[in-house]
Amino acid sequence: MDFRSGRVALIGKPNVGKSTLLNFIVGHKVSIVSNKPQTTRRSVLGIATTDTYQIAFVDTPGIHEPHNRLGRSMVEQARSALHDLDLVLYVVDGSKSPDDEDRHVAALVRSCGVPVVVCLNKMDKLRAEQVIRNVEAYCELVGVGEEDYMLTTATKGTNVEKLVDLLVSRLPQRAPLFPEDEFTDQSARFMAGEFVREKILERTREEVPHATGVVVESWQDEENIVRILASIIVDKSSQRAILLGRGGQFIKSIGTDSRKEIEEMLGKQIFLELHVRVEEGWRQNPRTLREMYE
Ligand SMILES: Nc1nc2c(ncn2[C@@H]2O[C@H](COP(=O)(O)OP(=O)(O)OP(=O)(O)O)[C@@H](O)[C@H]2O)c(=O)[nH]1
Ligand SMILES: [Mg+2]
Repeated sequence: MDFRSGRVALIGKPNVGKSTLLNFIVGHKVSIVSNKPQTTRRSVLGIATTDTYQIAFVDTPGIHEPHNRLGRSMVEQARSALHDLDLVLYVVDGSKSPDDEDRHVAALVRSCGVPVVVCLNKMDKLRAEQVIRNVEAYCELVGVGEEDYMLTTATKGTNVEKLVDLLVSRLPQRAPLFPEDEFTDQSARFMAGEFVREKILERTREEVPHATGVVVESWQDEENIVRILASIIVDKSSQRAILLGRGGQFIKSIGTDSRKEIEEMLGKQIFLELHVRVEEGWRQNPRTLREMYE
Protein backbone atom coordinates (compact mmCIF):
# COMPACT_ATOMS: atom_id res chain seq x y z
CA MET A 1 0.00 0.00 0.00
CA ASP A 2 1.45 3.35 -1.02
CA PHE A 3 -0.76 5.48 1.21
CA ARG A 4 0.96 8.34 3.00
CA SER A 5 -0.25 10.25 6.02
CA GLY A 6 1.02 12.57 8.68
CA ARG A 7 0.72 15.69 10.76
CA VAL A 8 1.88 19.02 9.37
CA ALA A 9 1.90 22.32 11.30
CA LEU A 10 1.47 25.61 9.45
CA ILE A 11 3.78 28.04 11.17
CA GLY A 12 4.57 31.67 10.35
CA LYS A 13 4.12 35.33 11.13
CA PRO A 14 0.60 36.78 11.25
CA ASN A 15 -1.14 37.63 7.96
CA VAL A 16 1.09 35.60 5.61
CA GLY A 17 -1.81 33.39 4.37
CA LYS A 18 -1.64 30.23 6.55
CA SER A 19 -5.40 29.94 7.00
CA THR A 20 -6.10 30.79 3.35
CA LEU A 21 -3.78 27.98 2.32
CA LEU A 22 -5.35 25.54 4.76
CA ASN A 23 -8.91 26.25 3.59
CA PHE A 24 -7.89 25.85 -0.03
CA ILE A 25 -6.21 22.50 0.57
CA VAL A 26 -8.94 21.09 2.83
CA GLY A 27 -11.67 22.37 0.50
CA HIS A 28 -13.77 23.71 3.39
CA LYS A 29 -13.57 26.90 5.40
CA VAL A 30 -12.21 25.56 8.66
CA SER A 31 -10.24 28.65 9.69
CA ILE A 32 -11.34 32.26 9.25
CA VAL A 33 -9.29 34.66 7.13
CA SER A 34 -8.90 38.44 7.14
CA ASN A 35 -6.54 41.15 6.03
CA LYS A 36 -5.81 42.02 9.69
CA PRO A 37 -2.86 40.36 11.44
CA GLN A 38 -3.63 37.96 14.33
CA THR A 39 -6.85 36.62 12.86
CA THR A 40 -6.38 33.01 14.00
CA ARG A 41 -6.48 32.87 17.81
CA ARG A 42 -6.26 29.18 18.53
CA SER A 43 -4.93 26.14 16.69
CA VAL A 44 -7.28 24.57 14.16
CA LEU A 45 -7.06 21.06 12.75
CA GLY A 46 -7.85 20.76 9.03
CA ILE A 47 -7.67 17.35 7.40
CA ALA A 48 -7.25 16.69 3.67
CA THR A 49 -7.91 13.08 2.60
CA THR A 50 -7.69 11.55 -0.89
CA ASP A 51 -7.23 8.00 -2.19
CA THR A 52 -3.49 8.28 -1.80
CA TYR A 53 -2.80 10.52 1.19
CA GLN A 54 -4.11 12.14 4.32
CA ILE A 55 -2.57 15.32 5.69
CA ALA A 56 -3.67 16.49 9.12
CA PHE A 57 -2.74 20.18 9.18
CA VAL A 58 -2.59 22.25 12.31
CA ASP A 59 -3.21 25.91 11.47
CA THR A 60 -1.73 28.09 14.18
CA PRO A 61 -1.96 31.73 15.29
CA GLY A 62 0.72 33.90 13.69
CA ILE A 63 3.81 34.21 15.88
CA HIS A 64 4.25 37.78 17.15
CA GLU A 65 5.37 39.71 20.18
CA PRO A 66 2.39 39.44 22.55
CA HIS A 67 1.03 42.44 24.50
CA ASN A 68 -1.58 40.73 26.65
CA ARG A 69 -2.76 37.35 27.94
CA LEU A 70 -4.69 36.65 24.73
CA GLY A 71 -1.55 37.28 22.65
CA ARG A 72 0.54 35.08 24.92
CA SER A 73 -1.97 32.26 24.68
CA MET A 74 -1.95 32.58 20.87
CA VAL A 75 1.82 32.32 20.64
CA GLU A 76 1.76 29.44 23.11
CA GLN A 77 -0.77 27.63 20.89
CA ALA A 78 1.59 28.01 17.93
CA ARG A 79 4.58 26.79 19.94
CA SER A 80 2.78 23.78 21.31
CA ALA A 81 1.74 22.76 17.78
CA LEU A 82 5.43 22.05 17.17
CA HIS A 83 5.19 18.70 18.93
CA ASP A 84 4.21 15.30 17.64
CA LEU A 85 4.68 16.29 14.00
CA ASP A 86 5.96 14.79 10.78
CA LEU A 87 6.64 18.08 9.06
CA VAL A 88 6.56 21.85 9.51
CA LEU A 89 5.16 23.98 6.70
CA TYR A 90 6.87 27.31 7.27
CA VAL A 91 4.70 29.92 5.54
CA VAL A 92 6.12 33.35 4.69
CA ASP A 93 5.09 36.38 2.67
CA GLY A 94 7.40 35.58 -0.23
CA SER A 95 6.99 39.05 -1.74
CA LYS A 96 8.95 40.61 1.14
CA SER A 97 12.52 40.04 2.28
CA PRO A 98 12.94 38.43 5.70
CA ASP A 99 12.97 40.76 8.72
CA ASP A 100 13.75 40.22 12.41
CA GLU A 101 10.36 38.65 13.08
CA ASP A 102 10.99 36.16 10.27
CA ARG A 103 14.35 35.29 11.81
CA HIS A 104 12.66 34.77 15.17
CA VAL A 105 10.01 32.42 13.72
CA ALA A 106 12.65 30.60 11.67
CA ALA A 107 14.76 29.96 14.78
CA LEU A 108 11.72 28.44 16.47
CA VAL A 109 11.01 26.26 13.44
CA ARG A 110 14.60 25.03 13.31
CA SER A 111 14.66 24.28 17.02
CA CYS A 112 11.83 21.75 16.82
CA GLY A 113 14.01 19.29 14.89
CA VAL A 114 11.31 18.25 12.38
CA PRO A 115 11.79 18.39 8.58
CA VAL A 116 10.66 21.71 7.09
CA VAL A 117 9.06 22.72 3.81
CA VAL A 118 9.00 26.45 3.01
CA CYS A 119 5.96 28.01 1.36
CA LEU A 120 6.69 31.45 -0.10
CA ASN A 121 3.13 32.68 -0.43
CA LYS A 122 1.76 35.90 -2.04
CA MET A 123 3.72 35.08 -5.20
CA ASP A 124 1.30 37.36 -7.08
CA LYS A 125 2.95 40.32 -5.31
CA LEU A 126 6.51 39.09 -5.82
CA ARG A 127 8.58 41.05 -8.33
CA ALA A 128 10.51 38.88 -10.79
CA GLU A 129 13.89 40.34 -9.87
CA GLN A 130 13.36 39.38 -6.20
CA VAL A 131 12.43 35.73 -6.72
CA ILE A 132 15.88 34.18 -6.41
CA ARG A 133 16.97 36.45 -3.58
CA ASN A 134 13.85 35.80 -1.45
CA VAL A 135 13.79 32.05 -2.11
CA GLU A 136 17.43 31.75 -1.06
CA ALA A 137 16.98 33.98 1.98
CA TYR A 138 13.97 32.11 3.43
CA CYS A 139 15.39 28.65 2.67
CA GLU A 140 18.63 29.62 4.37
CA LEU A 141 16.77 30.88 7.47
CA VAL A 142 15.38 27.42 8.15
CA GLY A 143 18.27 25.49 6.63
CA VAL A 144 16.47 23.76 3.75
CA GLY A 145 17.64 23.12 0.20
CA GLU A 146 16.23 23.81 -3.26
CA GLU A 147 14.02 20.74 -3.17
CA ASP A 148 12.08 21.94 -0.17
CA TYR A 149 10.21 25.09 -1.12
CA MET A 150 7.24 26.18 -3.19
CA LEU A 151 6.07 29.60 -4.38
CA THR A 152 2.27 29.89 -4.11
CA THR A 153 -0.65 32.29 -4.43
CA ALA A 154 -3.06 30.81 -1.89
CA THR A 155 -5.92 33.16 -2.79
CA LYS A 156 -5.98 31.77 -6.33
CA GLY A 157 -4.70 28.28 -5.56
CA THR A 158 -1.64 28.74 -7.79
CA ASN A 159 0.93 25.97 -7.19
CA VAL A 160 -1.00 24.70 -4.17
CA GLU A 161 -1.38 21.26 -5.72
CA LYS A 162 2.38 21.16 -6.29
CA LEU A 163 2.93 22.18 -2.69
CA VAL A 164 0.67 19.34 -1.52
CA ASP A 165 2.61 16.86 -3.69
CA LEU A 166 5.82 18.07 -2.09
CA LEU A 167 4.39 17.66 1.41
CA VAL A 168 3.02 14.20 0.65
CA SER A 169 6.38 13.06 -0.72
CA ARG A 170 7.90 13.91 2.68
CA LEU A 171 5.33 11.96 4.73
CA PRO A 172 5.75 8.35 5.86
CA GLN A 173 3.88 5.44 4.28
CA ARG A 174 1.18 4.92 6.83
CA ALA A 175 -2.57 4.31 7.14
CA PRO A 176 -4.81 7.36 7.68
CA LEU A 177 -4.77 8.82 11.18
CA PHE A 178 -8.36 10.13 11.04
CA PRO A 179 -11.63 8.86 9.51
CA GLU A 180 -11.68 9.87 5.84
CA ASP A 181 -14.84 12.03 6.09
CA GLU A 182 -13.50 14.09 8.99
CA PHE A 183 -12.08 17.48 8.01
CA THR A 184 -11.79 19.47 11.23
CA ASP A 185 -11.86 19.35 15.02
CA GLN A 186 -13.75 22.64 15.29
CA SER A 187 -17.31 22.42 16.60
CA ALA A 188 -20.10 24.05 14.59
CA ARG A 189 -20.73 26.20 17.64
CA PHE A 190 -17.18 27.58 17.70
CA MET A 191 -17.18 28.06 13.91
CA ALA A 192 -20.42 30.06 14.09
CA GLY A 193 -18.75 32.50 16.50
CA GLU A 194 -15.69 32.67 14.26
CA PHE A 195 -17.80 33.54 11.21
CA VAL A 196 -19.27 36.46 13.14
CA ARG A 197 -15.78 37.60 14.15
CA GLU A 198 -14.58 37.30 10.57
CA LYS A 199 -17.33 39.63 9.32
CA ILE A 200 -16.30 42.16 11.97
CA LEU A 201 -12.59 41.86 11.09
CA GLU A 202 -13.39 42.42 7.42
CA ARG A 203 -15.21 45.67 8.06
CA THR A 204 -13.53 47.39 10.99
CA ARG A 205 -10.20 49.14 11.37
CA GLU A 206 -7.54 50.24 13.83
CA GLU A 207 -8.00 48.84 17.33
CA VAL A 208 -11.49 47.35 16.84
CA PRO A 209 -10.46 44.02 15.22
CA HIS A 210 -8.03 43.19 18.02
CA ALA A 211 -10.40 44.34 20.77
CA THR A 212 -13.26 42.13 19.56
CA GLY A 213 -14.11 38.61 20.68
CA VAL A 214 -17.19 36.47 20.15
CA VAL A 215 -18.81 33.95 22.49
CA VAL A 216 -21.74 31.75 21.49
CA GLU A 217 -23.92 31.88 24.59
CA SER A 218 -26.68 29.49 23.58
CA TRP A 219 -27.46 27.06 20.79
CA GLN A 220 -30.87 25.47 20.45
CA ASP A 221 -31.23 22.87 17.74
CA GLU A 222 -34.93 22.63 16.89
CA GLU A 223 -36.58 20.59 14.16
CA ASN A 224 -36.47 23.20 11.38
CA ILE A 225 -34.23 25.89 12.81
CA VAL A 226 -31.17 26.42 14.98
CA ARG A 227 -31.44 29.37 17.37
CA ILE A 228 -28.09 30.92 18.20
CA LEU A 229 -27.38 33.69 20.67
CA ALA A 230 -23.89 35.19 20.46
CA SER A 231 -22.20 37.98 22.40
CA ILE A 232 -19.67 40.23 20.75
CA ILE A 233 -17.29 41.40 23.43
CA VAL A 234 -15.34 44.64 23.12
CA ASP A 235 -13.01 46.61 25.34
CA LYS A 236 -14.63 50.07 25.33
CA SER A 237 -18.03 51.68 24.85
CA SER A 238 -16.70 53.62 21.82
CA GLN A 239 -16.03 50.25 20.13
CA ARG A 240 -19.53 49.11 21.01
CA ALA A 241 -20.91 52.22 19.32
CA ILE A 242 -18.89 51.44 16.17
CA LEU A 243 -20.19 47.88 16.05
CA LEU A 244 -23.80 48.90 16.56
CA GLY A 245 -23.57 51.61 13.89
CA ARG A 246 -26.16 54.28 13.22
CA GLY A 247 -29.58 52.94 14.14
CA GLY A 248 -28.06 49.47 14.67
CA GLN A 249 -27.38 49.14 10.93
CA PHE A 250 -23.81 47.86 11.23
CA ILE A 251 -24.52 44.98 13.60
CA LYS A 252 -27.55 44.10 11.48
CA SER A 253 -25.43 43.66 8.37
CA ILE A 254 -22.87 41.63 10.34
CA GLY A 255 -25.76 39.42 11.47
CA THR A 256 -27.17 38.99 7.97
CA ASP A 257 -23.85 37.98 6.43
CA SER A 258 -22.87 35.68 9.31
CA ARG A 259 -26.26 33.99 9.21
CA LYS A 260 -25.87 33.14 5.52
CA GLU A 261 -22.53 31.51 6.13
CA ILE A 262 -23.67 29.58 9.20
CA GLU A 263 -26.72 28.35 7.28
CA GLU A 264 -24.45 27.13 4.51
CA MET A 265 -22.29 25.28 7.02
CA LEU A 266 -25.23 23.63 8.82
CA GLY A 267 -27.48 23.15 5.79
CA LYS A 268 -30.31 24.38 7.99
CA GLN A 269 -32.14 27.61 8.65
CA ILE A 270 -30.83 29.60 11.60
CA PHE A 271 -31.97 32.45 13.75
CA LEU A 272 -29.00 34.49 14.93
CA GLU A 273 -29.24 37.02 17.74
CA LEU A 274 -26.21 39.23 18.37
CA HIS A 275 -25.49 41.37 21.43
CA VAL A 276 -22.53 43.67 21.94
CA ARG A 277 -21.10 43.75 25.45
CA VAL A 278 -18.34 45.94 26.87
CA GLU A 279 -15.90 44.09 29.10
CA GLU A 280 -12.90 46.26 29.78
CA GLY A 281 -9.62 44.35 29.78
CA TRP A 282 -11.20 41.07 28.61
CA ARG A 283 -7.98 40.10 26.81
CA GLN A 284 -6.32 39.89 30.21
CA ASN A 285 -9.16 37.97 31.86
CA PRO A 286 -8.44 34.23 32.09
CA ARG A 287 -12.10 33.38 32.61
CA THR A 288 -13.28 35.17 29.45
CA LEU A 289 -10.40 33.72 27.45
CA ARG A 290 -11.28 30.23 28.64
CA GLU A 291 -14.89 30.76 27.69
CA MET A 292 -13.85 31.94 24.23
CA TYR A 293 -10.96 29.72 23.28
CA GLU A 294 -11.15 26.43 25.17
N1 LIG B 1 -2.12 38.89 -2.56
C1 LIG B 1 -2.28 37.78 -1.84
N2 LIG B 1 -2.96 37.83 -0.67
C2 LIG B 1 -3.08 36.67 0.03
C3 LIG B 1 -2.52 35.45 -0.41
N3 LIG B 1 -2.81 34.51 0.52
C4 LIG B 1 -3.52 35.12 1.49
N4 LIG B 1 -3.69 36.42 1.20
C5 LIG B 1 -4.40 37.44 2.00
O1 LIG B 1 -3.62 37.70 3.15
C6 LIG B 1 -4.47 38.03 4.26
C7 LIG B 1 -4.14 37.14 5.44
O2 LIG B 1 -4.55 35.80 5.18
P1 LIG B 1 -4.75 34.75 6.36
O3 LIG B 1 -4.95 33.43 5.69
O4 LIG B 1 -5.80 35.21 7.31
O5 LIG B 1 -3.32 34.82 7.05
P2 LIG B 1 -2.78 34.02 8.34
O6 LIG B 1 -1.34 33.72 8.08
O7 LIG B 1 -3.67 32.88 8.64
O8 LIG B 1 -2.90 35.15 9.45
P3 LIG B 1 -3.04 35.00 11.08
O9 LIG B 1 -4.21 34.11 11.35
O10 LIG B 1 -3.26 36.39 11.51
O11 LIG B 1 -1.73 34.44 11.57
C8 LIG B 1 -5.92 37.88 3.74
O12 LIG B 1 -6.37 39.16 3.36
C9 LIG B 1 -5.75 36.97 2.53
O13 LIG B 1 -6.77 37.16 1.56
C10 LIG B 1 -1.81 35.44 -1.63
O14 LIG B 1 -1.28 34.42 -2.10
N5 LIG B 1 -1.72 36.64 -2.30
MG1 LIG C 1 -4.80 32.47 10.31
